[in-house]
Amino acid sequence: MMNKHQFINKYLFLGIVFFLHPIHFCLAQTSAPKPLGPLPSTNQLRWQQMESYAFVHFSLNTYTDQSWGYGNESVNLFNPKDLDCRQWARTCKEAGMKGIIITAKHHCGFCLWPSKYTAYSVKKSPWKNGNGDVVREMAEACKEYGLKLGIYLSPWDRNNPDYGKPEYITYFRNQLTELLTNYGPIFEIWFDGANGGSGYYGGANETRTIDRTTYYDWKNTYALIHKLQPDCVIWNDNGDRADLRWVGTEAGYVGETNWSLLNATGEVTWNMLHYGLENGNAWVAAEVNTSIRPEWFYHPSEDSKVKTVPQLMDTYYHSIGRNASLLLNFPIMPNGLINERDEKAAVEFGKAIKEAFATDLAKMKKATASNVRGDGKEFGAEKAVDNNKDTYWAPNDNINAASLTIDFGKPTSFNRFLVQEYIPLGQRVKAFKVEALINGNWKEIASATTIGYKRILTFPTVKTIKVRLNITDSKACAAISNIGVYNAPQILTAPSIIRDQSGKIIISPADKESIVYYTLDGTTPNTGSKKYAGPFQTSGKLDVRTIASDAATGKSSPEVEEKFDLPRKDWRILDADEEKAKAILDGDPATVWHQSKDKKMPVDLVIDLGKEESLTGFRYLPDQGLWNPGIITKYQFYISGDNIKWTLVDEGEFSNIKNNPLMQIKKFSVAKARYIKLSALKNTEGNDNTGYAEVDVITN
Ligand code: FUL
Repeated sequence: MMNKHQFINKYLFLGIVFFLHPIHFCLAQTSAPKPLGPLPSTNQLRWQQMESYAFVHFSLNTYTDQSWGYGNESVNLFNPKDLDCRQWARTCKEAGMKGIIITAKHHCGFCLWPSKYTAYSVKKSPWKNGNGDVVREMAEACKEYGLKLGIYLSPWDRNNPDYGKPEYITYFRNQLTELLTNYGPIFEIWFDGANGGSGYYGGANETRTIDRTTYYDWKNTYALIHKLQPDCVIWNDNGDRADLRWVGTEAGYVGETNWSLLNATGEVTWNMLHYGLENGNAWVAAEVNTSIRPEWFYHPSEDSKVKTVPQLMDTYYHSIGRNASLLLNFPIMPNGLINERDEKAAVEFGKAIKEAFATDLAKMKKATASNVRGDGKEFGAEKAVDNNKDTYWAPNDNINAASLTIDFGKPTSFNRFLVQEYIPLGQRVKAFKVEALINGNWKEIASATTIGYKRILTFPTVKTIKVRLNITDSKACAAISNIGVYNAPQILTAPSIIRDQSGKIIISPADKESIVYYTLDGTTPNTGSKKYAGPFQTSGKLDVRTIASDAATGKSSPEVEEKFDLPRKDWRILDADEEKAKAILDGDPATVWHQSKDKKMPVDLVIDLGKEESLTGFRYLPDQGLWNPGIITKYQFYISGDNIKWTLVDEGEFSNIKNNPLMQIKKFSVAKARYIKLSALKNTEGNDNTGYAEVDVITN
C-alpha cells in the first residue's frame, strides 16, 4: 500500500511525465494559427462570399440622356411603360449574381420610392398615377429570385433646398430610415462620393460647397444603420472609413496586389484605394464597381457598346480573381427594362463563368506540403483540396515560406489556378508562385503577391502531372482554405478599331495570330467577310464592324463596332504647337496633349476644320490615365465662320468624368461653321491644366 505521500509523489511524477510527453507537444502544436492583424467582421465575411451582385441605375437621367441630373428635371418625365423588376432580377440571377443595389436616389434627388419627405419622387410622377414604388417592386422581385437587396442613396442632393445646411442631414436620415425599415433586409448601403457643387437646390440655382468628411456626421448615420439593419455592410467614399472601399476606378479592376486593409483614420490616397494597405489597422475590403456599358445610366448611343463576354471575363478575373467583389451595373431603359443586348451579355457571362470553373481538377487529389502544422492531421495539405471552406492547410508558426504540391496522378492540362486564404485568421500571404513539374524540373508558370479571400491566376495552358503552390513570403504562417485548378475554354477577344487623322482604318486584334474580318456597310461580319490585311484609306462617314477568328478552331470573337464621323484630314489646331497637339486628332485614345500651364482659365482649344461643315455636336475624350491632371469638367463650345466672330452653341458640365473618363458626347442644334472652340472653364483639380486625348465633331 502506498502512503499518502508516495501516492501524491507518484501522480505528481506521472503528471510531469505526461506534460513532457511528445503527444502533449503535438496537442499544443496543433492549435490553430493565431489570428493576425485586423480581421473581417461577420458582416464582411458574409458579404465577401456573395462575390458578385448588380447595380441598377434608373432615375430621371434615364429620360434626359444625362449622367448626372441637375435637380430641376420634371417628375412628369418618369413614366416607365413596361417596368418589370422581375426581368432585372432574372437577368442578374442568370449572370450568377447574388443581389441587386438600386439607385433609390441619385444626385438629382428624385426618389424611386414615395418618400414622405419630398414631392420630388415617383408619387408625383405620371407612372401608375403616382401610386407606384420602384424600390418595393425591386424588393419583391429580389425575394422571388432569391437575391439580396441593396440601396444606393446619394448624399449629394441637387434638388433639395436645404442641401448644405444642417436640416438636410435630418432629411437624409429620414429617407435612410424609410429605406431601411420598409423594404426587408438590406445587405449593402452605398453612399456615393460625388458631393456638393452646382445644382437646382429648390430654385436657388447655385453652387454649394460642403466638407464631405464632416458635413454628413457619418458616425451617427452609421449608428442609425447598425440599429436598423445590423447585418448591412456600408460602402462609403466620403472620408469616413466604412466596411467596404472603392478601388479608385470605375473601369472594372483592382490592383494586382490587394490588401483588404486600410487605416481607420487619416487620408486615403488613390494607391491605398487601389492596392489596400499592407499594414493598415482596419479591415476595409475592396469592391470593384463597373457598368456593363461605358456609362451608368442608359444612353441609346451606347447600344453597340455593351461589354462582350471576353471583356466581362477580364473584369471577373480582375475583380473577384483579385480578392474583391464585383458590382456590375445594368442601366435601365426609359421603358423600365434592361436592354436585350445587356441581358444577353449578362446571361452569356454567367454561362462563361460556369464553363470556366465547371471541373476542379485539384478536388480530392493527393496533396502534400513542405511543412504541416503539428501532427499533420488537422491542418494537413489535403485540407486545401477537400472542398470545405472551413478547413485549411497551415504550416507551423514562423514558417513564412512553404509549398503545397498537388499530384493529379496523370498528365493534366489547365490554365487557371485559384487559391483562397482562410481570412477569419486575417490576410497573411505576401507573395507566391505557381509551378508545374515539367521534365522532372519545377517550372514557374505564374507568380503574384497577395491572395486574400480569393485569387485566380490565368496563364497559357500547361500539361503536367504535378502542380505546386509555392508561398515565398507571408506575414505569418499561411492558412490556405482552398485551391482549385481549371482548364477554362479559350475565348477570343474582339479587336480594337481606330481611324487616324488621314482617314486610315487600323484594326488591331488582341492576339496577333488571329485572322480579322470586317464590314463597312453596317452588316454583321463573319468569316466570309473581307479579310483585314493592314491599314486602309477611307473617306466620309463610316460604320466599321469587325471580328477576330482563330484559324485552328474556327472560333470567332464577339463583334466590335465603331462609327466614325468625317475624317479630320484637313483640320488644324490653331495657336498651338501643332506637332504635339496632333495627338488629339490621331484617333488613338492613348496619346494626349496638354495645354501649357501658364494659360489662365478659360483655356481655349481652337480648331480650323478646313471648310464649312454642318455641325450638330462635339466629342471630347479626356486623358485616359487614371486620375491624370487636366480633365475638363465645365465647358463652353463656340463656333465661327471666320475665327473672329464666335457664337456660343453649348455649355455645361462633363459629369462624373474624373471617376469614369469616357468619351463625352454633346449635341446642339444644327449650325454651320468652319472654326470650333472648346473653352475649358474648370478642371478636376481647380487649376489651369487642360488635357485632350481626342476632340471630334458630330456632323449633320
Ligand atoms: C459615381 C456617380 O457619380 C455615378 O453617377 C454612378 O452613380 C457611380 C456608381 O458612382 O461616382
